[in-house]
Amino acid sequence: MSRIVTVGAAQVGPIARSETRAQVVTRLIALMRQAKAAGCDIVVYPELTLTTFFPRWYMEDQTEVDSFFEREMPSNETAPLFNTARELGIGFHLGYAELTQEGGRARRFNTAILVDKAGAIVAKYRKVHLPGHAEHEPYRQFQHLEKRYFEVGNLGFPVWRAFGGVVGMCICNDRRWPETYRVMGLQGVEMVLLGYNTPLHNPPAPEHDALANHHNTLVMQSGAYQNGTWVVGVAKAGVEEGVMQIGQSQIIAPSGETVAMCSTLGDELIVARCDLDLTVSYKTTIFNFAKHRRPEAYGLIVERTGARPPD
Ligand code: CDT
Repeated sequence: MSRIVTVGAAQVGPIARSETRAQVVTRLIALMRQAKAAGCDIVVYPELTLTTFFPRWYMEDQTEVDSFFEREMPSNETAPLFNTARELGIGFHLGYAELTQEGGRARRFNTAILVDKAGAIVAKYRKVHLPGHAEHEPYRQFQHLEKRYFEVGNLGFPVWRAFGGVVGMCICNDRRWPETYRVMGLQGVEMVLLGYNTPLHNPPAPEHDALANHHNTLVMQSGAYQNGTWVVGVAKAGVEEGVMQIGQSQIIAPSGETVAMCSTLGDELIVARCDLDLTVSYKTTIFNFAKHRRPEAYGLIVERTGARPPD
């Protein structure tokens, strides 16, 4: 059996702070048209696709911060993306900064949506693992203020029936955490879509810098294999406002093998024909959770240790 979803991973090169939403959307539509020409069912864009990666700057003026957020989706500026998707009959995944009113107050999330081939939003995810810090840290060459500008996502890690399979989403730093994949794996996920903005330099741990690409591949391949799922990881790459961000956007099979990878740090589309039925032999043998997982034993370990390192 085979259930093919042809996926385009649309890596996006640097976006300048001065670049408008309209300019970015024009770039995204060009990638979408390439994806359609390559036979894609869905095109996957990065985290916070519509602007430069603004958490690198410390800002006290909330109006300035909010200029990077979307108050509606689609908006006048993003409608052409939805219209083109509908016209071409192609789905997409898009990351953006979401400003919404919930519980009578303004709330801000690092969000991703899944849009079907008719241009309708069918799923939404809000980033759970927010990296970085909340206050200005002068020692850094650039900031990483996601903990200042966003709340922790409040939607969990659901999965959805879409594109003929079971699809889940996560965002950037989420990909480093096994829980992310496992929570979706326990729900039978067959394809995880995710975008990232990963600076090559990590100021608190510069000794990791030379391993940035290795760690990127390592975590996504592990998540794929250990949960028998496809993983599509898409970067905003290249030197953006003086900060180098890694590329190596890639499409990873349930075997853990990368089947396509970007080779530039700019706007670049890679395509893979992903057979969702390749998940089956992993989910029914080595990672048959019902048969082989031992949550009762994990519970004992947590109880005994308090899930802390021993003294
Ligand atoms: N955007 C995002 O979550 N970036 C983080 C940077 C962590 S510092 C290396 C990431 O995990 O890629």
